[in-house]
Amino acid sequence: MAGRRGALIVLEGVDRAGKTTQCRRLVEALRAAGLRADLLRFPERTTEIGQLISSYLVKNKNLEDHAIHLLFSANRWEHVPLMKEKLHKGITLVVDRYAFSGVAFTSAKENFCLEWCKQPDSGLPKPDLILFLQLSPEAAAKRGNFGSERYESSTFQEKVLQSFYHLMTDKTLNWKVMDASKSTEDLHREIKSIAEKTVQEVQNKPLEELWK
Ligand code: DGP
Ligand code: NA
Ligand code: NA
Repeated sequence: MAGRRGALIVLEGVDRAGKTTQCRRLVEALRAAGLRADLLRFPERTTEIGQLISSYLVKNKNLEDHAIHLLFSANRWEHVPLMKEKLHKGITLVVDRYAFSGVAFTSAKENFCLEWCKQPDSGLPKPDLILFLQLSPEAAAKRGNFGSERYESSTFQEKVLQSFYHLMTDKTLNWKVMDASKSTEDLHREIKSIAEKTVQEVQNKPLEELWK
């Protein structure tokens, strides 16, 4: 009998919604519950492609908008063999941003349609659960000023949010909208409970492909 697979769980949301903290807490909690779990983040800045992306984000490098879109996607694709290997070994993956950030950020730019933006990520491992950490622009602003990286402005983030809402209308995906204005602890408890349920539910189901 084939072994049980791990779940692919993605956290998305606009900047400062608390994704990175919640991803870490979730991995710790799953491990504490005796489940195997690993953390991934995109962009993963340590690879050669990731270093190009990083220099683009910190504005040390300018790249054409289509070209950087494809690099973000390539950065996800280069991790697919490792992701599949882990999932099939029974390791649950908690992922800090995925193809949805890819589409939401690029399609927030002028002259990009959603369909073109989705194409390069079509066929990636399909998440079993996408937790969208929802936070109003006003609440996000109270958490401090934007940094100096590219995309860190309120007008751009508002467009990104609208793109995310559009992506969430896709009912073939398991989106769960979470209220990120709650305390870190309350939000963590809710995320943990939904994630544990997902791990149970998908363990005997085949891994599917995204946007296919
Ligand atoms: P983070 O390391 O999570 O703060 O993400 C870095 C920034 O890059 C953040 O503003 C979101 C943006 N981003 C993440 N993934 C993609 C992507 O695939 N495409 C584009 N254009 N932007 C992305
Ligand atoms: Na950021
Ligand atoms: Na983050």
